[in-house]
Amino acid sequence: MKTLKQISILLLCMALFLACKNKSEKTEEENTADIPVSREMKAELTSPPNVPRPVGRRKAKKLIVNMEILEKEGTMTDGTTYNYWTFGGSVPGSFIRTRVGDEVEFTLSNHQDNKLPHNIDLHAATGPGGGASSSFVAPGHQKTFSFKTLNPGLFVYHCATAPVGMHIANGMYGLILVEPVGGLPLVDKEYYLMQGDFYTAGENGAPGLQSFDMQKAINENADYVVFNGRVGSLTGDNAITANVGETVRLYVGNGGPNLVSSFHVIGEIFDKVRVEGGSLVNDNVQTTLVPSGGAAIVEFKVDVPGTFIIVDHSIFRAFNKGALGMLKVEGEENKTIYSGVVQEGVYNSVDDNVQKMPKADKNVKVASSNKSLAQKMESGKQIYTQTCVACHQAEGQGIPNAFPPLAKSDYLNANTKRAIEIVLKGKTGEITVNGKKYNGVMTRQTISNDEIADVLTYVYNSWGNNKTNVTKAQVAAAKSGH
Ligand code: HEC
Ligand SMILES: [Cu+2]
Repeated sequence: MKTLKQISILLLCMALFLACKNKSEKTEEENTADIPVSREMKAELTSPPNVPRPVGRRKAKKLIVNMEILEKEGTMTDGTTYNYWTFGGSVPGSFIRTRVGDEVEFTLSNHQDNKLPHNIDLHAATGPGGGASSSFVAPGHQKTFSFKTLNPGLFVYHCATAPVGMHIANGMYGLILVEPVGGLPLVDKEYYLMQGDFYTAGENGAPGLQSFDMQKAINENADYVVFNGRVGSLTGDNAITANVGETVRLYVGNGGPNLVSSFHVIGEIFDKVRVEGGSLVNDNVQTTLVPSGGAAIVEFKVDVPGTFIIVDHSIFRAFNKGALGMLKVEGEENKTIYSGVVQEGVYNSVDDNVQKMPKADKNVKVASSNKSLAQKMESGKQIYTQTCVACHQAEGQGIPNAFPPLAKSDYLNANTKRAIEIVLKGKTGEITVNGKKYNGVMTRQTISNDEIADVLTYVYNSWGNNKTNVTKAQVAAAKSGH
């Protein structure tokens, strides 16, 4: 009799315990849509390798994110530049830090000097296109939309404007972290790094401003595979740092557009990996796979001093294409953990390759208005590579179904005045070029009459076109409507 009573009390207790446990799990996993928001705050945004402050135990809020798109020339490697398209001025774009249940009010602004429309697809957002359909924005405009963060994790965001691959290949990606209720455990050092592959007209290391190469991108034949947008972003003086005994957390993303990353830190073992940026934690990992359009959070305690090389362990990318960074750790040696004899010699050759700091080299523009054909060609080529190449491509070949060719273009060669007007005023609506239909948007190009004459002269005198020499007077006449 007595034992029966005891057993039933025990069973009751167990049932209660299980019920409570179930309930608490449910509030965390299933009802994030119902988490109330109190007040609003402006999100802190950071450029790589920095991350904003942890959310800690703060309540869910309306989080205001203001992101500006900037198309700008930057350094790919020593002597080589590239026209990057960026979220917030950096590649990868600004890091966004939120917590689950936040209502993110996102304003995307497209700088008026930009050439193209863009948008944003946030993998952290639940809704059509991850925000892409609500954020499509032309140069000189801005769009606002909002979403609630339902799932904790580390997510990629990227531009999703056609041709999508090209926008991503030019650097339009970044990370948004959604911390769980109560925040991630605090660590000593946190950094942001993101891999990307780049496709340039010239081979790796070819000097000067390099344009995007669509065919190489389609063939997945990358000239550069880098962390944080360029060769050497995390080496030498740019290395990330920590002290012996500290725990380092890396928010690692991969923008692609094509390649998956075999992410590895030479001489370290990841104590913890939040696999694919989600909630699954794996322990004691040597190399973790970061898919294109995916992420991972890796953590490790640094036990000994030295330079730890961060690589994509698809190793030719590290030593020949740029996917190499450094973590410099200072502090006391620990001879038991590591004797400290071998490593220096092995990696010195690497240091030599990557420590050179890139320099910018700008060509000077010819300003005279009475130029020879050769001078116009030279200046026109420069304007073309700065202004038109993003869409019409290096050899004027265009991009199928998106940007019409200027090479051997029947449309172009048939009518000079019409071509001038297109550059002056922009063009929308269906046109047929060399038998193929295009229905896109060419934005008005903000360049002077002189520059329009030069760039069109260059176009007309290149790639099998009819060699028209376009004059400044013709441009002025078209402008005034004659
Ligand atoms: C934002 C991308 C973009 C940029 C930058 C751009 N264009 Fe275009 N261009 C287009 C699109 C799209 C069309 C087709 C418009 C349509 O379908 O109505 C076009 C059409 C043309 C055409 C007529 C069609 C043809 O193939 O002959 C000419 C000429 C032209 N662009 C010249 C230029 C020149 C010169 C520049 C640089 C000063 C330039 N474009 C910059 C996107 C661009
Ligand atoms: Cu874009």
